[in-house]
Amino acid sequence: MRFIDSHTEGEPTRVIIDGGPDLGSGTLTERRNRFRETADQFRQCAINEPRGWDAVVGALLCEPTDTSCAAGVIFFNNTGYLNMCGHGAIGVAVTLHYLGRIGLGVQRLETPVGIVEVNLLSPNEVSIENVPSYRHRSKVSVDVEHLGTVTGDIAWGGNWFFLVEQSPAPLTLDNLRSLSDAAHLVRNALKRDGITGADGQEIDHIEFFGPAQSPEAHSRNFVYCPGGAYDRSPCGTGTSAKLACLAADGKLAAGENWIQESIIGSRFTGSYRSASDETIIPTITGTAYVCSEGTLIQQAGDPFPNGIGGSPA
Ligand code: PYC
Repeated sequence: MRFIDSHTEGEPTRVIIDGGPDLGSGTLTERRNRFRETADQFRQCAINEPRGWDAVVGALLCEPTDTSCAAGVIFFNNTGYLNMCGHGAIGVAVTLHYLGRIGLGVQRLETPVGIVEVNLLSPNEVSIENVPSYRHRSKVSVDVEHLGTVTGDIAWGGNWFFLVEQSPAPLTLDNLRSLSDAAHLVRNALKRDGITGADGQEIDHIEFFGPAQSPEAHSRNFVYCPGGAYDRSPCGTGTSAKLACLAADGKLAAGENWIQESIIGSRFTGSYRSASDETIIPTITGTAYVCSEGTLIQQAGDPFPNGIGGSPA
């Protein structure tokens, strides 16, 4: 498999540009299901150590079903498959431009949960117009082991998030361990109590907020991803979920900017337009940089052809 790696505000994206699985035809959701059921070893090989690492999000380029799209994309990580990925869409756009496959300006990408518009403002700066986002429930309380009662909002931004306004620990890099442990416990408690997104969908991302360190930003976050890694960027789908909550609370008007700082201090600028009384269309702007390219190799006799924890040869 040939790949190009980039990082979006510090968060890595590995775009598979050649040699990925042939998933046949059908909707992106059907092809993502086929990927999971018949070709998961490709995901394992691309993400598991020693060829990959926990934080990386993979992006498999596919033929789009909608011919107005420049590409179809299936995102995956160290534990499975994502619906959408905001930092990943920015990384894909910068990578496609680096390869000379798209120019500056507006392009469309098809994902399993809908079409995302990407606007390349320069070779490295991209705005994405994400899928419709909304707050599902507000002020949901859950009893969490070691933490007590934790209250948060449940929102969709292309993935399901539980957004907690009062972080259980200060949002600094030296607290990564305790933030991750706390987020893990919150996610387990939601699962234990059957608290889900719409239609029983699992809430697999936990987001803690606190004051920004930079005077230009409105808030700082820590985002815990499904496989236990933390998002180095402010998380595109997580910032979309945040915008949906701010809009629902009347705290941010359509067209106003919200600068979301990540746990490493990198930033996304978000804004939204209203799609209906309940949903917003978020726009997230950030930068990505290509940082390596290569070929994943599985030599005969390698005891870990699909990485540590992956399927045997
Ligand atoms: O940027 O949407 C995002 C994202 C999801 C998981 C990691 N990054």
